[in-house]
Amino acid sequence: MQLQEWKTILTPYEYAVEELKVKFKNIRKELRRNGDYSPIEFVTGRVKKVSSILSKAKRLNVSLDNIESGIEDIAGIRIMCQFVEDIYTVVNMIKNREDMTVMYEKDYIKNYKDSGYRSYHIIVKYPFQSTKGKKEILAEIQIRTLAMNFWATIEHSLKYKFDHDVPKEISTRLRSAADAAFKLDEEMSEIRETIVTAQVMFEIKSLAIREILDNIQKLNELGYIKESIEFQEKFNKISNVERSEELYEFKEEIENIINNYKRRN
Ligand code: 0O2
Ligand code: 0O2
Repeated sequence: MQLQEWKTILTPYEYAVEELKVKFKNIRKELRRNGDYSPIEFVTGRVKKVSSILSKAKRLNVSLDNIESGIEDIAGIRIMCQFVEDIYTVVNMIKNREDMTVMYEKDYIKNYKDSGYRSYHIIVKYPFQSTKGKKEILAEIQIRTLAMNFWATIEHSLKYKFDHDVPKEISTRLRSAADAAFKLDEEMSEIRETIVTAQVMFEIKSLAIREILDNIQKLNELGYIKESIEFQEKFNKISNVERSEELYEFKEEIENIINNYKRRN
């Protein structure tokens, strides 16, 4: 197949990966903006390289004519989570979405690979809408913790370095490193509730501070310059105080004042 033909095949995959990345990143944004916990930490994505497609096709005995149905990870999305529990929340989110259809899933966390590899894989069918019409593409979504990702990234690069023939001694060590990474995940799960609560509280406080600063700016724009300076000075004092209640009371106070001024204008 010539380069131009590859480009024609792979371009919709490029766009679809971009779209999917944005969709999953937006879940995180939306939750955090509402002061909720996001099970998604970060998202990456890629289109498989032509050389990797060719070697996988050879390995799986897929002919070039059937490449788009025979190779399911031409489009690949990777979703990283803080905790193992979050992975299953993301899996359910994906299953409930109406813009993609789950074809099948592989739980390499419960059934981890001999290498030590752990992740949850979901193969979805995603209808990509281009100017030329709709094209249904397959995409592989890998969902894993930060610890699983740390391990898989290093192990994957070693496989390439050793051309998939990693010396026994190293693969044995990698296997025990994978188990140690999973132990870390289990330990973190034990204190998940405390961590999540602290993170959410921090997020809510950041949102409150942003709203206060927005409102001080609004007062200024409404022409209440003296008041906006007073509020700014009061905020400078409060923001150094640890007690969040005072901050939330101040937020309400400035909101009420703005509403009153708006009603008057
Ligand atoms: P932000 O504001 O940094 O969160 P892109 O084209 O940039 O949308 P791409 O090409 O997939 O995405 O980039 P990449 O380098 O794979 O990383 C995607 C996002 O994941 C980037 O954030 C990185 O900052 C973030 N990322 C990568 N590695 C880590 C990591 O170890 N920890 C954390 N927390 N984030 C990581 P964005 O989307 O550019 O935005
Ligand atoms: P890339 O793009 O380089 O990551 P296969 O198991 O390969 O015969 P299948 O059924 O498609 O074929 O694969 P699987 O195992 O369900 O998922 C394949 C992808 O999972 C791999 O993609 C890796 O990204 C990841 N993966 C699976 N096993 C391992 C492992 O032992 N170590 C690491 N680091 N990653 C693994 P590719 O094909 O390597 O492509």
